[in-house]
Amino acid sequence: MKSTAAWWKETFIYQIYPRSFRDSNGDGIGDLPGITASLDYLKDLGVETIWLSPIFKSPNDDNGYDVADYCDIMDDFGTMDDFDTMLAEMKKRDMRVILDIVANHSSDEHAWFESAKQSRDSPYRDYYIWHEGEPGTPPNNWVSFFGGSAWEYNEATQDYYLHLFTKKQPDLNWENPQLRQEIYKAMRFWLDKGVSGFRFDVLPLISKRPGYPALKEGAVIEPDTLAVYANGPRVHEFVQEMHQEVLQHYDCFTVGEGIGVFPQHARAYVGEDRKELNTVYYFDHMFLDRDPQTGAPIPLDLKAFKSVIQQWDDVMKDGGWNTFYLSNHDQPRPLSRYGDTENYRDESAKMLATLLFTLKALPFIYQGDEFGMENMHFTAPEQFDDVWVANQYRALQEKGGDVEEFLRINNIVSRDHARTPFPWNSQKHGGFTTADKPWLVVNPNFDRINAEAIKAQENSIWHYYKRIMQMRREDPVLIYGDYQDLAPEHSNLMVYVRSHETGKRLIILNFSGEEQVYTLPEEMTIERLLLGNYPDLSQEQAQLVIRPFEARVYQIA
Ligand code: TEU
Ligand code: CA
Repeated sequence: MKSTAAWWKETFIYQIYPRSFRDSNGDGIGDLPGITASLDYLKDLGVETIWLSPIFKSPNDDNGYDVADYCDIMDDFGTMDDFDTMLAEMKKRDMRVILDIVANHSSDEHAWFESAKQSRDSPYRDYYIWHEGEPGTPPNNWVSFFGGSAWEYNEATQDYYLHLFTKKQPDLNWENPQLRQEIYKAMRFWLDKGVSGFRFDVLPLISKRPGYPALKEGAVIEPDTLAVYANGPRVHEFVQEMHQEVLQHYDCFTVGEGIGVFPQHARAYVGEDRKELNTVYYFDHMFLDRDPQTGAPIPLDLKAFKSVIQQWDDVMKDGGWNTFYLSNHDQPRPLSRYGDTENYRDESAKMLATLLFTLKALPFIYQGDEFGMENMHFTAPEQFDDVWVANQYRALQEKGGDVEEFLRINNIVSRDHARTPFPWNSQKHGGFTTADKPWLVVNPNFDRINAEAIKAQENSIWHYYKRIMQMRREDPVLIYGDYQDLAPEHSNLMVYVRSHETGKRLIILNFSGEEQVYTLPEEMTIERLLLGNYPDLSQEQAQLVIRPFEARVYQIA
């Protein structure tokens, strides 16, 4: 099926985590005026479309992913006036913004829940999910993504409520039509203001399986738990209703966070004929280098990585559009994860950028990756902020366990690596804040790795990002061209072709610190090198020697 053109296919998404982007008033927390003050920086980089992690009123148990009012701004981030100013300044620069709707659950401090938890007769009672049960014996063995039982006993009503995330994030009951209308109303509120769409947090979880079937003994998140929690029986009905009630009336873009969405589920969400979402983003590649039992890091198998990309390309051939990301606010820094920060910092960061912007998929780039931010080295459990890490640490203290091992693992996998504040320059706290203490420590390498310093270096990672993003925007082959993997069995190289009626590109990426040799297919002719991450652009012959973490984009015939 030939893909139809759309503005959102021709752009890319730059994700901002507002708490960590720029603090304008010296309280140590990033905010909306901080974003407004940074728009020229983003414009200069070439950013057109911004996704903001949640900015709604929230007690911040999970940094805004616990919403207390869907139509108001978080106090830490500013006021509605600040939002309006930010939006107006974005429009002036032809930029769009998409907001993060967290509607699988609310905060327990949302007025709905505050009422619902008080009495079984509350008008909002049915906005949440309740279950009979004796104190100390939860209704079933469902676990929260962040540890412990997914059920919490509520004294006042003497029953349990469901929370798939923290107990301060009670799950909303999408079976209730009034609740659904409340969410649609909030979406219209923001669209009418002029936002250009939404990222939907954990969308596949909104429809619960009737009877809450128990998890099997020893269930791991991927695949067992997700098979029970995600893609419930009414999810498509709900999303179609949302489309009908809200989305179809606006020129907006949607992406569902596709937790539990595997290739076989994807088309139902994003098929052009489905009238649901434009895109989802998947987790398959994020699971590859994690032990399913423990979540501990394991080496990445590049063949498996390519196979994930292939499977997702295959399912979208039939009318749908892919996305791709290497990081977001829930993942460690891609350069630390897939690159080599010690020996090939520059090369590996640029190689990863090349991957992100040359696949047949809408790219999502996360703040700070454009100048190669790296993981933080945490030296004590207390330095982490993430509620998930805190829960793990509490469990570790209760049960006893190896703190060193806990630190080692979280120094690789923790979500806080993405959340350390954005270093703008080499001033105190990287110029992120004038406060004595930012809400989360700035990576101490900020004197070296900050936006201003890297931007000032010729041919730096920052400039490579800018260049490849522009290259993608202007090249229909890179946007719309078909994807073909030429070396699925190679353990260290990715080699693929993008072909379109307007031309062909060959992309070669070395994921290793060793030279690799690649022999071009006989029928292929290299016309010219469009982009590469090594200064001396080497030989163009049948046998190519691909240097450590080298990336090349060729025009071919
Ligand atoms: O994340 C959903 C989710 O499943 C994550 O917890 C994921 O499993 C984890 O980060 C490892 O990849 C979304 C948001 O992106 C996250 O920030 C929220 O904490 C979560 O939902 C609850 O709203
Ligand atoms: Ca602030």
